[in-house]
Amino acid sequence: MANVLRNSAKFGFSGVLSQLSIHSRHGRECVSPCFSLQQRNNSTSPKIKVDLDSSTGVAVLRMQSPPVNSLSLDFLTEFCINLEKLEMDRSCRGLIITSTLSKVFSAGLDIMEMYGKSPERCGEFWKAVQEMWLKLYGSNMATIAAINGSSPAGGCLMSIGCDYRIMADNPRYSIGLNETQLGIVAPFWFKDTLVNTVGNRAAELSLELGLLYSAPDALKIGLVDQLVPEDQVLSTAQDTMSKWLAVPDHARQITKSMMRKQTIDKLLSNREADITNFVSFITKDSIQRSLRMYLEMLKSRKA
Ligand code: CO8
Repeated sequence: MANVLRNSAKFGFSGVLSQLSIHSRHGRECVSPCFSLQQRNNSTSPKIKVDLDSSTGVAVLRMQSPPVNSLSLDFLTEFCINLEKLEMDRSCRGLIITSTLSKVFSAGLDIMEMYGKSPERCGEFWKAVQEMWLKLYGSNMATIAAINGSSPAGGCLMSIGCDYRIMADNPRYSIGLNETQLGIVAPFWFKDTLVNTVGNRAAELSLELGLLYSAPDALKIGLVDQLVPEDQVLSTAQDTMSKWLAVPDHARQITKSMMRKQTIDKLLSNREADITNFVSFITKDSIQRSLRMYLEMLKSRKA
């Protein structure tokens, strides 16, 4: 029974992806020279560092991919391999996810993976995003997100994929599913995970407006469970984990499966259609133009 979640994590969904009406002159295979430097994340140094304390059975997974821990295909692949290894390791019962970067937990999906890429590459990328969520949301381990920086979009998905969220009490940090702000639509399984976390009404407001919540506001709607001073995020996660691990594993795992299996199964039974929908949506000229404008906005904030 402890394997229920793991065994169900194999296949997938169909997302209802709405379309934007912005017209574009930008071709899908054409990457603007001004964004070509973004390839820096292709560095071969590990993007993830895992430390497993065999005396406590708790692993700390640190995301260490500057500048913003964006979820590229390489990052996601490394993340999934590490998660799978921990899942198979019977001595590991709890997982804490955090970031080594100052100010950022994760900036979410790497926008450059969705901009100017071939349909084949986009499909491969999306499959890796699905895999990350399936592995995390369905993990048999107790999972805690130690959110020590901003966590928009895919970073928020990763956080709400965990069992518990502790965020740095810093009003400059934000968290939320802000996809509509980019002119894109969070797929149904992002939506389902958010609804499961904060309820339908808060999720509806949050998704339609693409809201990014400050840490205190995130606590108010239940998007995170606890705020602590920044230098205590990891230690509080360790303390909290010991409470989670005081519950017998089999009872916690079966209960987790009972709460999450339906949501997971929805993606599993529509996985291929979800990939097809994503690829046809993201490669549209209008969507490419939206992403380009968003990238320009990100860069212009610095200027
Ligand atoms: N992908 C790629 N590059 C990024 C991303 C990203 N998600 N976020 C930031 N960067 C780049 C910036 O462009 C900048 O590049 P450069 O140094 O070359 O100018 C560099 O990272 C540093 O960024 P900032 O200067 O903005 O760093 P700050 O520390 O000031 O801020 C933030 C960090 C708060 C994380 C900020 O960068 C930010 O808000 N980023 C955008 C986050 C975002 O909107 N992510 C959404 C990604 S989409 C997603 O996750 C879900 C998509 C679902 C798919 C839907 C299907 C259709």
